[in-house]
This record gives sequence, structure tokens and C-alpha cells, in this order.
Amino acid sequence: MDDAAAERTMRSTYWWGVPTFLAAPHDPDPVGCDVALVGVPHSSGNGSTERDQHLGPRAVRHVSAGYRRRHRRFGVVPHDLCRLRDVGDVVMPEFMVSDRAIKDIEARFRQIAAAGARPVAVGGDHSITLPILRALGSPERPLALVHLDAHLDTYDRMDTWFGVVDSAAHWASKAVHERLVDPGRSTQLGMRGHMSPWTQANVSDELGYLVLEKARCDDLGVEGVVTAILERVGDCPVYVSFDLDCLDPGIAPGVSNLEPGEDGFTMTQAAGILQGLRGRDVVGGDVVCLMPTKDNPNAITAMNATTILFELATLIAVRIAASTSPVP
Ligand SMILES: [Mn+2]
Repeated sequence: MDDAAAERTMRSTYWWGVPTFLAAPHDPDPVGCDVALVGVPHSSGNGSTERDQHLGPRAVRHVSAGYRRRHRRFGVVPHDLCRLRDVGDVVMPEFMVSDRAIKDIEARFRQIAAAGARPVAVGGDHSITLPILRALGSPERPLALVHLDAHLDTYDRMDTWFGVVDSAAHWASKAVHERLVDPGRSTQLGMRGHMSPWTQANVSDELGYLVLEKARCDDLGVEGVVTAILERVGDCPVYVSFDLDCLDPGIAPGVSNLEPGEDGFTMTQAAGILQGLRGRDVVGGDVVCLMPTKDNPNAITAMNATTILFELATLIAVRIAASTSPVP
């Protein structure tokens, strides 16, 4: 066996070599990259529950090298369709001061967007989504947001989240106020569980989002949910934000805001809904709220986070490939 073949053999294991997202090559320069997998190890934007969300990117890299690469439904290997890279973690020297770190996150995603790469972020708490949307969306080009979460994150009637201005609780309303997303094109889905003292139930409706609570999603089925999302999205560029707490706690115990009140999505539902976006202009996405210190010994939450990352990367890769050649 020659050296190259020997290395290929070793790379097919998950425990050999330096771990990267989806075992993609590591290159911090987004120029020359089509899909940029970005770690955002940020956890000072929430903190009212669990605070180890900055450990998420490391945990996903640890398990994602061994993830299967050929997408069964789509029959493609995203790594072969485009230049898929792990561009490393956002540099945030004042990471304990959330609102300063948020500026660093925005600057990094502006760099990535300017290079022509489409980012998929691994958080980090949910406050990372607003600076990403600031980098990718604008009043001239508002995005269609597809937001899967047990929570609405539109706590508009609180000035700050315990001192944090651009917080994990506010991002989905601020994105509308700043006209980064078009609520008329956007859907929030998967909301469930009993209400906290801070819950503000009607804000999302007033902002203009379509809200499909988890129970409604079950009534509609995956196909019905996809139809409802796509009717709104149309030909608008799409951003997908995936809070892992939308999954059932049994398959995602390592999240920051567990919702035990009713069952969450199965992976079949969650992946099916994402796969329904195939062919749409997905410009970026994120997977957030992983709490590795609460995960089970099999790291099932990190593995499911990797699966969602793989779905998002594949959606974008398929779209990029379709724009340069016939649909694979
Ligand atoms: Mn949530």
C-alpha cells in the first residue's frame, strides 16, 4: 500500500488525525471555499440556564470526523460537490462580554460572506444567530428564516436578557426590527412545553412570523410542514437556524434549555423538514445550544448536531452544484 492509500485508510476512522467538522480540510481563509463550517464557541449570550455552550464546536468536531459522508436520500457526497472547509473558530478575545463578542462574530461572518462562501455555524448559544444574520441579510436583501426551536426567542418586551443586549432571547425579534429577515417569508417551528415566567406568547405573531408549534407540526406531518415553509420561502434566500432543543430530550439530552413537557422532534422529522428545502437558495445556517457537559456517554446530542450540520452542508452543496452543472 502506498503512503496516500495508507492515509486514506486511516482517515476512514473517526479516531485518527486532527478532528475537523465533517472531516473537511481545515483552512482559516474563506477565499477559495464554497461552504464554510465555522465554530462559534460563545456562551455569554444566554446563561440563565446552562453555560457550557462554548464547548459545542469542540464536541462536534470530536465526533464528526467519523460521520458517514454519502447522503442516503440525495445520493451525493457534499465534500465532492464543492469546496467544503472547516474555517476554524471565531476569534473573540472578550468572550465573557457577550455584546462585544457579538461584534467579533459579525465581523468574521462578513469576511466569510465577502469571500463568497456560504457559512454553517456550530454554536455556541443562540445569541450567535443575530450577528450572522447582520452579516448575511440586509433591508435590501432580507432573508427567509426557517427557525427550528422549542422556543420563540422573541422576548421583545424585555430591554435586556439579564444585562445582555443582543441576547439569545431577543435575536428572532431583532432580526425583524433590523429588517434582516422578512417575517412574511419566515417560519418558526417546533415550539413546545409549558411557559416560563418570561414567555411572551404573541410577539412572534405580531411580528408576522408563521409559528408552527410542535403539536401543529405533528398534525401536518413532515410533508405538510415542508409545504407550509416553502409557500412562504418562495425564491427568497433562506437561512436555517436549528436549536437542538427542538429535538426530543431523549435523543438530545445535552442542550441548554431542556423542554420535557411534551415530546420533541425525532431526527426523522427534523432531517425530513430540512431535506424539504432541497433546491432552495440556502445561504447559511447554524446549529446551536449544544451542552456537551450534559451529553450522555455516547455523545448522542453531539452526534445529532453533526447530523444536522451534515444536512445543512449537503443542502447548500447540492444547490451550489446545481448552479454550476445539472442537478446531481
Ligand atoms: Mn430553544
